[in-house]
Amino acid sequence: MTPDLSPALILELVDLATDISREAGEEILALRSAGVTVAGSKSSAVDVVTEADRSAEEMIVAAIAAARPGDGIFAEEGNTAESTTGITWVIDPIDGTVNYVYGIPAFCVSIAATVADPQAYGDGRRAIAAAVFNPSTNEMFSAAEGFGAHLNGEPIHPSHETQLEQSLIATGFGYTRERRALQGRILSVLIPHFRDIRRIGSAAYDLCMVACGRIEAYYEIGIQPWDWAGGALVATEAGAITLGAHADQPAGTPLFIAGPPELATQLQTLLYPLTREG
Ligand code: LIP
Repeated sequence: MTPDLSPALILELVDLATDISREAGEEILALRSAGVTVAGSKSSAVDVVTEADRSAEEMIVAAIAAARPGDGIFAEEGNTAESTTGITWVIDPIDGTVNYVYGIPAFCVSIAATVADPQAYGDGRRAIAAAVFNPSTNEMFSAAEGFGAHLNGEPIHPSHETQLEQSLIATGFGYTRERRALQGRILSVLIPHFRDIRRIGSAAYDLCMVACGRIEAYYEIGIQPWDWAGGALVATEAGAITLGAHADQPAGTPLFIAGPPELATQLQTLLYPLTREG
């Protein structure tokens, strides 16, 4: 089902995403001050999930269901629901979970209202409204399709830099030894082409940093739809573009690139020979 994407609906969705992400962010911050409980691990012993991840996801899912019964859910910690409205919420209750565990103030609640769009991203969905909230810094990144991107209500735009050698590039690494070895090999080839790199530890926050120009561009191998859904809309509504490994592949899990057009295409050119078997 394709919903009627009126401006009124899109603005309703971004307000809901903003309100719920703020409430969830304040909750996880309060839980952190009470002490972090690691509840388990996923793809490896260092891919942890905390009780806060799980409780925040339950809170977010319940709030969305109360406000918009019939919308779908696709959340990192396992909540899923089919959509009867054409809208599916893609949720990362804590993006940057390891930062959360260590008390590094770079973790976000990412909530995105998405619609089916096979051309947009690797998961065949496209966000039309999103909020990415960093409760440690009280930074609310929000975006609504066609209405631009904002940080705490102020419009944001990517860097105007066009030279990779002058650019600060963000990336990230996976939770398995094999993937980190591949990512380290790729980075060793790329890093001489950059001003410097930053490994912040949250894809959603990386994408928002691109959106507001704190980072020139971002790439990462292996992120998931809940990692990118909200931040990608913030980045593109701010004026950045997203790319995959080559012209026929949208940004997604094998490879996600975001940045101003000149830098994103230069990154894609450099990454292609290094990742085409990846
Ligand atoms: C994180 C991503 C980050 C990646 C980390 C991790 P999580 O998500 O946002 O980009 O480098 O390894 O996957 O696990 O904190 O939700």
